[in-house]
Amino acid sequence: MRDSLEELAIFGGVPAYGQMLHVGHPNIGNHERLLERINHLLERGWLTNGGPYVQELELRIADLLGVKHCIAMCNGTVALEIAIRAAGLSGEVILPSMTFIATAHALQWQGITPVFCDCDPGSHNIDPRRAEEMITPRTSGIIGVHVWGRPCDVEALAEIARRRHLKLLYDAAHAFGCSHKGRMIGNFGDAEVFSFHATKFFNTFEGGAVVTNDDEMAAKMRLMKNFGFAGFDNVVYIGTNGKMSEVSAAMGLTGLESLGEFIEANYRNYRQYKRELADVPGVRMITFDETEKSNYQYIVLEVDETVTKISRDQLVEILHAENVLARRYFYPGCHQMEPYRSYFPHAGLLLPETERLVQRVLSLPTGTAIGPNEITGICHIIRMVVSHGDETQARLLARAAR
Ligand code: T4K
Repeated sequence: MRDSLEELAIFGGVPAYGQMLHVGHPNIGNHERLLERINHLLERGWLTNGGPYVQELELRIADLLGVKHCIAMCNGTVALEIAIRAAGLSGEVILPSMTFIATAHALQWQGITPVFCDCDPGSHNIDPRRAEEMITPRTSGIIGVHVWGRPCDVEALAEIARRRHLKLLYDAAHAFGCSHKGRMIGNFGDAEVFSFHATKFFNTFEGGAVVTNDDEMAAKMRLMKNFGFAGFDNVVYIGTNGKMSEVSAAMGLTGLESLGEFIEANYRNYRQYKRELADVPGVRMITFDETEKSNYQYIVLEVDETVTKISRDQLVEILHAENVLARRYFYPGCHQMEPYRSYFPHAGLLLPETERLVQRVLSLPTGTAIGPNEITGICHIIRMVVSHGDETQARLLARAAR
């Protein structure tokens, strides 16, 4: 434990951790069970194309979420692209800028214009009032993103979609296993999309899924993810290759068996971070509604530089030096990334809350790889540099001037 600023790695001390602590270090279930499943699939000689593990995973996920259809895919981005196409989106689609770039790219990739909407500063999710203001005659839909796993204002968005005759999709990449008013995420809008990337608390190496209660849309997406094949030599639809492989599904089935443990570890970490950062002035941790189901997979802080006297970026730099790989998700906001920055150079004028937020947020390591000692160490570093904010700032400036 550091006792003084001089001991910080950024000022020449030894890093607090010998190994990197990552935000997205994978949770892996029982190794034997996984290897057993992989052995089976090798013996079976069935590696992909909707094999038995994929079918079983789809049924288990649909059952877990209480949703009619789950269509497993090769990753969350392709799952988004397919859901967007199956929903018939075109022209313009409204989405938050406060999201991972894949949400925007999945539209632009198909020649649909992403229209970036501001977020609510409290929830970090798309602001429905602003979204409605952005509707034009070319708007075909809205994509809400349940950022950090906290559900969007699904009632307000559904009402806007109904009144304005728009499709409504959700990018639920962060929200697997979460609920809203007791109903599992996966049951809102026309369809919802999950990512099961290695860095998500539940992963299939690479993977994703679209879930929906709409039979017609589900049937379309099943065709689309398999080149549009409806049987041997019979293509009935434009399609792509969005299939999940059997080895990914084996990982998913194994991970599902440990889902409770993953969430428990995240929840334990969340409670400890919350406790140990509670009275650090200028640092606010985002919280989850504990009456709902949450996966607690993101530990997110908002840093108010006017109080801490050091910026979010300086805090990230200090943590990186200690081998704590804090991340600035989703800096600088999709609208500030190419090609959108060039297409819409003035988009930021309509996104004041997003622009403010992306300068303030940072994500900290959690998951099964992080234990109480690491969390105490990370919180101690944050507390120390913030409680000596002016001195830390002076030292950082002196270091930069050298
Ligand atoms: N929509 C939203 C809202 C999303 O957040 C995402 C993905 C998507 C859509 C698209 O879903 P996918 O097509 O990815 O299924 C990461 C992930 O790559 C990405 O899946 C995720 N969101 C995003 C929030 O984070 P990067 O570029 O920050 O990941 P990377 O490679 O830097 O990894 C994060 C940390 O995890 C690193 O410190 C290293 C560590 N790590 C990573 C991998 C892959 C490990 O320890 N082991 C590993 O195997 O994007």
